[in-house]
Amino acid sequence: MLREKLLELREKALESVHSTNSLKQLQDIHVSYLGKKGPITEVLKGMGKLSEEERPVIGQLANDVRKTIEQQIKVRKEKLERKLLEQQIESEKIDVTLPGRKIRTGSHHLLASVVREVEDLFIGLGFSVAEGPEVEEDYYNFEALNLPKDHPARDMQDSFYITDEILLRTHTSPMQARTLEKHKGKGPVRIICPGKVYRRDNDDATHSHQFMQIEGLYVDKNVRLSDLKGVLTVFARHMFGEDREIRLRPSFFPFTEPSVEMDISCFRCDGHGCSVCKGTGWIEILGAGMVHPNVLRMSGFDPSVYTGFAFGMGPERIAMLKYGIDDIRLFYTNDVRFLKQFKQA
Ligand code: FA5
Repeated sequence: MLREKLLELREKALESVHSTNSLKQLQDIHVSYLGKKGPITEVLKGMGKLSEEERPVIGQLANDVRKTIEQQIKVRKEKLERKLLEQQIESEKIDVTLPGRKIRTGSHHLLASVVREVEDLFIGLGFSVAEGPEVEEDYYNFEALNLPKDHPARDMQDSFYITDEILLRTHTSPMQARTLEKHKGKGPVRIICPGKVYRRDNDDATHSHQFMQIEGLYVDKNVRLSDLKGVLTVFARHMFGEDREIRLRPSFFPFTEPSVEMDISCFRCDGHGCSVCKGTGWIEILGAGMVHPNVLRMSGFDPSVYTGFAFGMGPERIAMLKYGIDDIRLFYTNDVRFLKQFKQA
């Protein structure tokens, strides 16, 4: 009786093992036939009722059945696992003949390229590059530049104040005072300082409330206005070529004496007058002059021994001239269609 039961169990179990395609189901078959509460264990429990002769025969058979089922489950498991792996390999196959994905490279922003070009030129002339804070003290932005608190020329640059004594710098000229102070009365000093500046200007095609400047400062014994003219001429020819016209106009800055402004003939109308140059034919790109003796004195330099020149230019205007860009706002809105055009610049 038990013998038939065991043989029947073996047959049923093997049929289930061979017909399943799932590892999970195989595991369930293992538990249901060979587990502690499974039918084979049940058979073994009933062995006490058997005769002495029958007991070892049935015991042996039960063990054989258990081993056979275990072994067949193992074989089936290996087969299913291999099949699964093959399916996975097939689905993850890589076609090495497909073309690769294109790597998109970025590029420098046009303004960064222009600043770098100017830096390279001046480094070649013996200047070094210095950077200063955008949140500046009133002292360096104005007072150390010969603009005391009540000076009317403070109105030339409408400022964003943070406290009474702290503001967003309105120009890069505070770096003149900071650099001179650092040199403790001893020349030569030769720096250019690029950076962002802020003014309460109304935005239009050629003005922005935040823009860039590049400051230049050269202080030594016997520096003259003709040196300034020479350096600016080299700069203008390097940046714009020989065919743009240049003019120096007498001007006023409290921190330079004498002061000049350098203009370049309008790129749009070639000097005839248009909306970009507001009908004048000229676009101003920098202010300059000989460092005022008061500025030298306040920063610890003896003006009877040292003289110097300084200039401050707008790289946006330089880029606009050089690349025929007619609206300064294009630099800040970062439309990729605009930026892409200057990948090589
Ligand atoms: C100054 O800021 C002086 N610190 C320059 C200077 C330095 C003079 C050293 C003498 C010695 P000015 O305000 O003119 O000067 O500005 C200098 C340049 O910045 C201008 O020629 C122009 O190119 C640019 N600029 C001025 N305002 C704006 C603006 N709102 N948007 C864009 N560029 C501007």
